Amino acid sequence: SSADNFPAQVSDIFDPSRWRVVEGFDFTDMTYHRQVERDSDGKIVRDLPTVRIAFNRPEVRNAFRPGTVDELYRAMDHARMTPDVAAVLLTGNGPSPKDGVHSFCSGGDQRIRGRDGYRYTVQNTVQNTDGETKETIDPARAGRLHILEVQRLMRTMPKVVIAVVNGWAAGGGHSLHVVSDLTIASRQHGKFKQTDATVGSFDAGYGSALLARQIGQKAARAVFFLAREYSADDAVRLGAVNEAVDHAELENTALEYAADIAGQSPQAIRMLKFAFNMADDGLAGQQVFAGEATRLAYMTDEAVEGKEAFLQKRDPDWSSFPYYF
Ligand code: S0N
Repeated sequence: SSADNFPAQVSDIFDPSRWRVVEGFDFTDMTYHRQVERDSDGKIVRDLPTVRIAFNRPEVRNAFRPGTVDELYRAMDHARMTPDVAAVLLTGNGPSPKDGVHSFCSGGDQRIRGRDGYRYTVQNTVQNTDGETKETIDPARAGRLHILEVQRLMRTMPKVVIAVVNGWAAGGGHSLHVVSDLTIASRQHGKFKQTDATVGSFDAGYGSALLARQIGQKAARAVFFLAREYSADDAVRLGAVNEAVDHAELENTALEYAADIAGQSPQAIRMLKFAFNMADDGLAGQQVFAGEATRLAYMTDEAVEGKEAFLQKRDPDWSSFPYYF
């Protein structure tokens, strides 16, 4: 069947035999794959519990424009809702056909940003780099910073997101690595540079404050204020990256991480992720953790008694449920 066909080669370290395209999406700026097991004839035997979501604009260092972010959100949300997916690899395709440079993501596409991009297009008749004009652009989608919606989705989804940093992680791309649960980086090509302030931008949320929680205030301030380049090994030493590995082994290592994660209890992973988030996420973090706690409570006889008593129009009988264990 068509599902058995090997997908197109999308990056130098992508192994088409390990993946299938997730159907139902007409993406241009992203690719979305599901890990599969195949038999010796290449026929798919079963799906495995990992997906790979990748930026697919290597000629601009995998910068994201609004449409890229829409696609990233849709893929991430689909992964969130797929019951047998345990882990998401977020990475970049490439290298660039122009100059062979590898990139994870270089953040917001600076050609269509804010005042001189979408908002300008709405107010004027100038055509932006997506070919949209004042007449054709959807004002509801203009000038949005909806990458922050993706960050919140990655943070609150009950799956482990692994940033697989195959090349440049700069600006908003650096922030996506920060907000990921784990980061693995290519020792040869993984490069980190927080360029927000250089271009008059600032991720004043997770990108900066969460980084400070991860590597400490002084180190995080230096990352932003100096905007210097860090290697994958530097980033490991800082505590920003879990492991630097040989470029050729990057996706294999990521899949090994994902397999280990899939070997744990899904409920335990969810509770742990939300517990790790809670102190830093305030009431919003408590709400996410509490939602899981409530879902668990609904599975108890005690909660069922409360619901049944209401439906049967009687007082609940709590006599078999102790106040202390
Ligand atoms: C990544 C860098 C360091 C790589 O340097 P290198 O290898 O020398 O490559 P270049 O020659 O600079 O680039 C190669 C080609 O790619 C284009 N390009 C690269 N990055 C971008 C980009 N971000 N946007 C558009 N084009 C890009 C170059 O122009 C070049 O093209 P050609 O070949 O045609 O000349 C280096 O490239 C670099 O520093 N890039 C810019 C990094 C950056 O500053 N990004 C933006 C930072 N800000 C954000 O991301 C904010 C976005 C965001 O996440 C956010 C967060 C909170 C609130 C709001 C937002 C928001 O959405 O704005």
